[in-house]
Amino acid sequence: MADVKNPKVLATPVNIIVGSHVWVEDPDEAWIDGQVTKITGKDAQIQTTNGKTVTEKLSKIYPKDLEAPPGGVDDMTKLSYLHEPGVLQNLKARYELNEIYTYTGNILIAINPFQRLPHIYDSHMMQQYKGAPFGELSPHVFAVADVAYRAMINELKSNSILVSGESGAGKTETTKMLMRYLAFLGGRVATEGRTVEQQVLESNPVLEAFGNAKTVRNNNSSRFGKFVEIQFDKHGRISGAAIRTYLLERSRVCQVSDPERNYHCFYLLCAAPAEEVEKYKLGKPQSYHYLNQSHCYELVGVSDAHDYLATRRAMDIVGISEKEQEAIFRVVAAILHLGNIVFAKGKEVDSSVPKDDQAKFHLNTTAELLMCDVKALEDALCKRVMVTPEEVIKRSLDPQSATVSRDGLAKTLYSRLFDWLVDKINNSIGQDPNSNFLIGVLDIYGFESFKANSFEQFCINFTNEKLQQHFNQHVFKMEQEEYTKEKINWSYIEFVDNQDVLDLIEKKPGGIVALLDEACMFPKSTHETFANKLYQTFKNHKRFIKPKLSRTDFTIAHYAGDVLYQSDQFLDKNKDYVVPEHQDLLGVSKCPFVAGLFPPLPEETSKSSKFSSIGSRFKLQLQQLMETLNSTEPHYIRCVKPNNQLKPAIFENQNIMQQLRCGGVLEAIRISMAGYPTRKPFFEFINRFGLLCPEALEGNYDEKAACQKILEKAGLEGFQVGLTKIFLRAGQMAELDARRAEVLSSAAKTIQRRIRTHI
Ligand code: AD9
Ligand code: MG
Repeated sequence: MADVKNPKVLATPVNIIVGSHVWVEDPDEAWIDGQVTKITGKDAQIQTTNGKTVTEKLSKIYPKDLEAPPGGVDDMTKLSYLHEPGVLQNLKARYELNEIYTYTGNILIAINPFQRLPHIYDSHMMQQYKGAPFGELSPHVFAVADVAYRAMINELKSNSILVSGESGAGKTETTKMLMRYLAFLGGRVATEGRTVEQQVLESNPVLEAFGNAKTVRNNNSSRFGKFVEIQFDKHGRISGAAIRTYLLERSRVCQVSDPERNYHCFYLLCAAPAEEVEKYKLGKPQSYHYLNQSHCYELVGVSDAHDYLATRRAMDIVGISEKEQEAIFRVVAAILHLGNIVFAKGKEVDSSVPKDDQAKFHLNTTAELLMCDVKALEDALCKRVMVTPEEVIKRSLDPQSATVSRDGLAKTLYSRLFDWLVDKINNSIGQDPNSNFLIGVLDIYGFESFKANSFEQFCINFTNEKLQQHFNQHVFKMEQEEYTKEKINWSYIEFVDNQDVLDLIEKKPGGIVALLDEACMFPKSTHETFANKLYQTFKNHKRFIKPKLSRTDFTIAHYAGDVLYQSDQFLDKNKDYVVPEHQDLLGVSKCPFVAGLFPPLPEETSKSSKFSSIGSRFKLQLQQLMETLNSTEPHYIRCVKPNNQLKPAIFENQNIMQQLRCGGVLEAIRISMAGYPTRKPFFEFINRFGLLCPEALEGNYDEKAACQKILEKAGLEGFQVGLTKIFLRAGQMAELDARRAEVLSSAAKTIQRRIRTHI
């Protein structure tokens, strides 16, 4: 039985002696190399190359491969010593040579270069990767897309490419490259006009203008998740597409922290040609409350004026008409004006009015742009209608509540505008009802753990738990199932299953999402009562922790680490509630576009369930996404952000190690090497290696027994023979190939000799 429980991978080295070159953990460098100077019992003393002398347990140090090629290897599974420091060193050596891509089996690791690398994405490169066997050329996103495309064509099965990583790691850039390559493979050569693939590609700049913003982590951060389904016809040509988006960050519309920015479109519009700026009565970004909460207005190397025109062009291509574009930017301008309507106390108690002439100007302009009645707009912001069984009362709001109402309207308008754009793009590109297969590309936020974590991080991390489970299932369970199916002797490799975290979050009834909905529907709930309910319910849950010193925070032990959540805004953020006054106001706008953003609610929902929950809707969306993904053959790309300065050539060890751990890269390496990475059906194996043991193939031989004989004669150990296939340990295939080459070359020599003697 192979020693799979204790493979050489990430395992404790036993052959370390004085003088050995080793890797040892270091608080700054993650791993540092050094030489063992003394061994006492189970401890070793090491002189490190950064001049320290450290003592460490023998079980925590790893041998350094002195023979490792200086430029690294393109697939981690080719490393002779596969362990954390080896992986890190390999990535570092490659990154220094601008080799940003490395495989781990069939997972692609992509390290953000933070600089445009010449030629690696040009059309010549695309041509090279087209149809090239996987692994033959240097690792690349094109290679992954190519494999997905070929698999789809050959096996008539849908494929998906899952791109993950933390903010700024390069997911969106990678996704765009994948889409470009798929358009290259499945596009029509030199077709005039708007083709489906062109529309698919141009949807990116449109969505980025409205859904991306500068954050401290990324100057072009996507504030929504995205799954693009590219559909193909039976000739392998792109015939349709569908874009699904997830959870746009709404709060950014009216709240921006320094030095971040609001959504790009606001700045683009302020930099539009003069006549448009005048038409919308706009000024500089500095004059708008929704923008000037931060002092950052411009991005280095980006021209908003240029991007405005580029966005308009992209909108043309995806099929948004001139008239619609005008209405879209009118709404964008209206939101800026809306944010400048400042309120002061009115004459009546607890009432409010526009503060001054400026505020009135913005109120009038907002009404003009949204084409609604100005008095009705003021009322919708400053008053609430209360319906009691006896009467209908109009209640005034104080300035603070009116401001909340104003911001609520801005957020609703913006998120509806964004949804409209996505729908429009989908309708315009069109789905192919006859398409049987597709390639899905997922660009979704990675795991987040900040100083303060709220509902958004909760949803994001929930997504990542789901995706991690998918990854686990694929890499681990599929592997094990194959072994079980073939009835080979196999000890299960342990891996951290995260089903318990998922139960904690999404179980119905009783998971956190369900309890949050309950709290939101119960009028007297506060975040304190919600937190208390969580504490009671999950008292004994090993993934849920109540911090000692807090009465409202809670910690979830996620697969990638513990995250402390502040519950105070969970209730508000979970409520997807449009104030009826806002609905009534804009539903009757004279602008059909604006009115269309607020379609009348169906009778029953308008009364009974005004409450709809963002958490539950998101959970449902995730379920649907997982169903789609489960029906496809997945491919994984893990993007890594080498530093937080967003600069080229800085490789931060600790930071990167943490990301590899969170992305499951280390586990994937472990499973692939610990198991049997090479498998071959008996007849294929005999065809290839029968010549190593011709006597096994005499007469009416049994295939299985013949394979066994060939392997034994070759002196291999630890392999397994299944019901229909043989399973080889890492490196054994190479060994067999080398023997085969020897046999073939000596046979060739013999033949030559014979021919010569004959002559
Ligand atoms: V976020 O979660 O949406 O905040 P992403 O999407 O992971 O994040 P993005 O793709 O936007 O990150 O990349 C961030 C920046 O890194 C880009 O704006 C580029 O400046 C830079 N980048 C990323 N990948 C590449 C690349 N392959 N070549 C050159 C790159 N630059
Ligand atoms: Mg992105």
